Amino acid sequence: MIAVSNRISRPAKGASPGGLAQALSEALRGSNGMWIGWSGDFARPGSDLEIERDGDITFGLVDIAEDTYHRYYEGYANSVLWPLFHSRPDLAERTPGDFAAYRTVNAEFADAVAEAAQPGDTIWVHDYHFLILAEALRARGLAGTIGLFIHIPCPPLDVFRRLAEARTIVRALTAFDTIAVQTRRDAARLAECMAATAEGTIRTSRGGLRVDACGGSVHITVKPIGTQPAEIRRSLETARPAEVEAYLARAAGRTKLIGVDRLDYSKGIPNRLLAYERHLEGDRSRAGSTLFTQIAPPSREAVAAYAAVRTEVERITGRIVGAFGDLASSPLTLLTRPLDRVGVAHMLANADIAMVTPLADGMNLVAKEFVAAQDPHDPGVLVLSKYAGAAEEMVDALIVDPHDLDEMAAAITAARTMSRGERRERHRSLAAVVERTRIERWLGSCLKDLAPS
Ligand code: GDG
Repeated sequence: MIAVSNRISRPAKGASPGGLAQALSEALRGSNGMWIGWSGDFARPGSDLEIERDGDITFGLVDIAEDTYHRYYEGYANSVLWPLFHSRPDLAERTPGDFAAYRTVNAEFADAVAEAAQPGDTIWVHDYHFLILAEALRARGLAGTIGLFIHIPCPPLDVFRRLAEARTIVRALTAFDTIAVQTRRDAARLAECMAATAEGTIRTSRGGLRVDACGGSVHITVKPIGTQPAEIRRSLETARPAEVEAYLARAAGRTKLIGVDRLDYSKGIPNRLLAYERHLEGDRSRAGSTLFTQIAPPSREAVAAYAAVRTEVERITGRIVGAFGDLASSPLTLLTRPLDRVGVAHMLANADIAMVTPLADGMNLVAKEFVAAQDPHDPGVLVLSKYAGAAEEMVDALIVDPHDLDEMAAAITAARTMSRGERRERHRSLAAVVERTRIERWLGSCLKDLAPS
């Protein structure tokens, strides 16, 4: 099998692999598999595929010319596809030539895969960076199974239609044999977008949907991704970083709220801060009995919409700290830098309330990581946006609409006053979801779909 993703995680580079990287490593280990991704280098466009072995895994590293990379990554992928797929066409910014760069990168990756593939190899492609890769692979004669996993939400048809390349992309999507998405909602939306754009048909098939269009036939399945709960619990056995210890001393006796997100406009960070502000406005003494910590490492900083949401988060934070803090303490801490993995796990384990309030999200792993990190005997409460893919399964969270600040402020109050019995009951149900969708299971299920029948 050959896995393809924009970014790869090479242990030799000292990267700490996240859940997906870990899962792909597992999938490829001992399978003679290969993982192809961007090398991280801009040099030598058009050069041969560079091969690097690391333990059991063979990495195929693709160099891309600098200007092409920016037009593809910050341009078409993250200024057109990401906002549209997250139902934010207002934030989409088209620059002439960006789609051509996206095509070039897909073609260069197709060359790399074609160079590495043996006849009959299965190709497993990841995410919106490579929506047109299968078509390019078929053009190069690859006949094996080609699957795509879309990590992000699929847009409704009226939003998808605004994409100038909608037809081109749908035609290219029909070159995949199978496309897996995170939720039933996304499967239905994708099928509708494809069928309506290419005058195709939809039918149910083997627990999923099948779209016949452009002379091709694609099986769409639902594969909700998950975490590694055992790994999270193991990391809690390591000592708490000094920074977390100091935080716990400062937070003693207070209700601890937490948010952990890449600083992305899709995550609804301003909304949850405004809801917290409303909670404090309801009773000023709450500023002394709560502590909200938002960890928000900056992301895609070259894209204007990301700079804008950062400014907004910093502005609201400043207002809350100024209005509700005093000379001794503050009810809110914002970190615009990443924390290490162990630090994040300890922060999640020690929180009383997790605020996971995206405006749109494929899944949202933080929701599952929080549940995995909590003590089942005295668990905290998950406040979860109904727009997170996770909400389709995690129905026993406090489900909120992040656009409704009063509802979210009320959810904070409800979480603070919830009986231990109810917290345990909800946690039991949520932990069952986390176990059911743990990453090894997700992986097994995805690979089964890709196996030649
Ligand atoms: C995409 C989809 C889908 C965050 N801050 C820090 C940190 N994190 C970790 C979290 C979590 C991961 O990053 C974020 O995953 P999410 O799922 O929440 O979101 P995306 O990055 O947008 O991921 C999403 C996912 O793909 C998988 O399919 O769920 O819907 O958008 O693991 O813990 N980790 C560390 N320091 C931080 O400061 N170490």
